[in-house]
Amino acid sequence: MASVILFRPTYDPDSRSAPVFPWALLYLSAVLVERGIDVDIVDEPCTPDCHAEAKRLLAAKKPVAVGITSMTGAQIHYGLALARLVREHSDAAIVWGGIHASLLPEQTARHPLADYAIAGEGEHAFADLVECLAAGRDPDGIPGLYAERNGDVRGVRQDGYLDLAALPEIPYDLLDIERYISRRPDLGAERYFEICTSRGCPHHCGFCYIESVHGSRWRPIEADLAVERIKALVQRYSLDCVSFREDNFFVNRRRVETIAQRLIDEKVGIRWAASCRINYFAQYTPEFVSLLRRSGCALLTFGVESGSDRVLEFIRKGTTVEQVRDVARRVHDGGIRGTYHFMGGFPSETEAEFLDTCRLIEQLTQVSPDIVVREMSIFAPYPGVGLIPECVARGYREPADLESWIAMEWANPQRPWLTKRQTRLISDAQFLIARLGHSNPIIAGWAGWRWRRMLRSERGCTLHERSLIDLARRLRPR
Ligand code: B12
Ligand code: SF4
Repeated sequence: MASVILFRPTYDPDSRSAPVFPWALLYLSAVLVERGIDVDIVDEPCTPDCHAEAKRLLAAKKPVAVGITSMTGAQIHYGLALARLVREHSDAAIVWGGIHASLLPEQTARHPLADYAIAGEGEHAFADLVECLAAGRDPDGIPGLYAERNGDVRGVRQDGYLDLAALPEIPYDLLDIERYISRRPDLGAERYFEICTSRGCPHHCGFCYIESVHGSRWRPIEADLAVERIKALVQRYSLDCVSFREDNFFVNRRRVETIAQRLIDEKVGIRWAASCRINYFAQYTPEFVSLLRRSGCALLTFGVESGSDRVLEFIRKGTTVEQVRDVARRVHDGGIRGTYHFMGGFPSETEAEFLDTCRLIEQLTQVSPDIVVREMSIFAPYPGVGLIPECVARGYREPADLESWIAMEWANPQRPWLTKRQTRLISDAQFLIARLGHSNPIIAGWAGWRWRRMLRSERGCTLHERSLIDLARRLRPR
């Protein structure tokens, strides 16, 4: 029997929260297992001595291929370390897949620590490759597969997308699921886990990967099948809360209505969380919001991004600032917690527009104290996002090889459209937002005072004392 090992490199070695479930590797495994291929998964974020475990498996299983998943950024660094280890200790083919390889398959396949890259949904492409390698057949020509041959990278894009309902059952037993079930006191949950019921999203936000990878095609499983899968997971793992871990759960309101109604009728008795779009929620009736809440909806996450209508239009968000204020109130009145995400540093954004975002954050926190404003991120020019031409027009040059993309997260990625002052302003705002609700009242008080001063000013203000605070933090004994 052919054998493979699938790796998920760590994405944040300092994270103390429970690791997010490695869905990609489980979906790949479903097809591999169905085709009689032996699979091991090594999930670095929850494998204490991951490299030792990898060496042990390489020696014991002698896999024909090792698959590595990665997003753009730091995960590539940890993926390359695993790839190096595979090269040193086995003859297995090294296959890269995931979001980064899907966006840049040629560049990925060109790296000396990659034998193949697979672009797009990898379920069938990877299983086909493994079967070819095990049988000694030439895998070239498999849709989605890229490889370097005599200095040239050859490969063909996959045509079309998978039918999620037709995929074999997920082999959850390949992992210790308990590691991924967590407590979520904010949701009143003791056993929280995730589920995927769709892929893709029909919108075109300029900072998102979606169009490049999913062609803006939304592909759900039907409501009834989704409910059956939720019930099966809840029963099997005694869950009391699930999160819909997908790009856009709410595309089809009717489908959500059926899911919610069935959760109530069949007394499934769970809480649930999902992401929603501001412009969707703006159109929901009080009856629909009530149905959501009665079905267990405890938390909705919204990507607000900006407090400036001009910026929202520039990033093709399809929402307005007025809608955001209205939705925050209605989410709160509907008895659901709202979490709101923001971004700054888009090309063409001015300091005044960024401060409008900070003022919107302030207005939202006044709607209700339980509104959660997630940390603000700085726009980064991830490959394949719609805003790349705007970045290039302002002096940005995309990294030319796999390793250079690691810096997308670690060093400050290149953002030639931002002045030093703007970068500093955004970074200071992040610093304050993270401390506004600090458990130490002195820190929270100071952050609140500074935050209000920033909002009153026209161009922001510099936190001179920040370097002292950073220094004190570094000197504090652990
Ligand atoms: C869960 C998640 C996370 C998790 C970790 C995910 C992980 N891979 O380890 C957490 C919460 C940590 C996370 C963090 C971040 N994330 Co995130 N995240 C996601 C999310 C919502 C779901 C990923 C998922 O499970 N998808 C479902 C699976 C089935 O799809 P898939 O991964 O694409 O897998 C398929 C194919 O890619 C392929 N495939 C995948 N792996 C492999 C491997 C092999 C060998 C093969 C052959 C094929 C293959 O086959 C799979 C099945 O079809 C995605 C959005 C999305 N829907 O994908 C964003 C996404 C991956 N995240 C993104 C970003 C930007 C981030 C952050 C930078 C956000 C931030 N500002 O902090 C951070 C960075 C990490 C860090 N240092 O903390 C971007 C990545 C863009 C990019 N170019 O990489 C995405 C695409 C969101 C977006 N809308 O742009 N994220
Ligand atoms: S950010 Fe969300 S809504 Fe916008 S395109 Fe991406 S997945 Fe869709």
